[in-house]
Amino acid sequence: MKKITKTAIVLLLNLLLITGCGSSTFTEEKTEESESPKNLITVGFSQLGAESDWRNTNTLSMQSSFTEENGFNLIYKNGQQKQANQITAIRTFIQQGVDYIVLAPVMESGWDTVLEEARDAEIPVILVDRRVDVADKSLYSCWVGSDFELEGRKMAAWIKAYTEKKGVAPEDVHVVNLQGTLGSTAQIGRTRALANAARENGWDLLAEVSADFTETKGREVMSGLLKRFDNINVVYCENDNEAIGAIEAIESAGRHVGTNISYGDIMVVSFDGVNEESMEFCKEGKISCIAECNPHHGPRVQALIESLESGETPEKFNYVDEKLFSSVKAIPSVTVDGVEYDVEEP
Ligand code: GYE
Repeated sequence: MKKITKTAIVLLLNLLLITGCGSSTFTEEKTEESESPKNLITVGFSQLGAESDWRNTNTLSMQSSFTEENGFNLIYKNGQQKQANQITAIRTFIQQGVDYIVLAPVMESGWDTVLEEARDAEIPVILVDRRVDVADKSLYSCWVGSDFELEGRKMAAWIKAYTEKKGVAPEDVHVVNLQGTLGSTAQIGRTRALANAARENGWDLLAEVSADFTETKGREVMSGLLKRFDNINVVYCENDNEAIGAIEAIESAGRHVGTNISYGDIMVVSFDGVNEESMEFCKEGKISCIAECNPHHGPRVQALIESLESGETPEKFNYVDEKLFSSVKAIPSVTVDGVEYDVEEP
């Protein structure tokens, strides 16, 4: 009886050992398989945040391009508007051994070290939307995005054409600038364009204050500016979300938003043209003009990766074409550097 029990226990242990071993081998194989089924290309995407409608549309565009059906495994990280989070995300991508790193950087400076780490790991980096300011441009393969200064120059040309048409003297154009996130390419370009235009045309640029590309800050900053200055007649918002906040502040201060600046209106102009409410405002004339900023970069970044995959060297800087929107019929187009840009109905 005792002997039988002992034999049974030994048999049982062996059986457990065999099945145990078998199942662990199976798990490993399965993990390996699920990491790269069908030879997917792994892309680590460090998005800077979710501060605006532009940003959310951009994230969706990236997510719908980098799908398994298109041959990709996407690892997405939201940096919550903090560069430190983006640097951590890139270091994690390096540890994970991704095939490509796509970076939408919150600001231009401070990327040298982490991009050198990516280069040491031989992982190509593609920039999307804003740029990085690094001494060695070979730290990234290429970039795709907008010409932000051109967007600003087109807007300034529109303001100039409109005020001239209405007979408003340059010194009677009292502008405030609600800037984007300081140090970001979009802010730098759009701010520079307005500052140059103000100097060249003799406009009164009253203040430049950052509203961080958000609606909340747009409202806060604008209500502060209305208390500081009683003669503001043009509000240059560096994105639509700021404009929506600014309009709320202007209206709750009992002022009227519109194009009739000779009769007391405060004119709001902005950038993006993505958010539905802002396009609606543009139709109604609450936003007088919007310089389009195109967020649909997913297919463009996908094409850049595919060209790198096939051993090609894509263009280093890839710009997208953009329009102006306005319901003011009097200005059908503006010209910047000899190029004419149509102003379209929103
Ligand atoms: O205009 C703004 C967003 O960098 C182009 O960032 C982008 C800007 C865009 O938050 O809405």
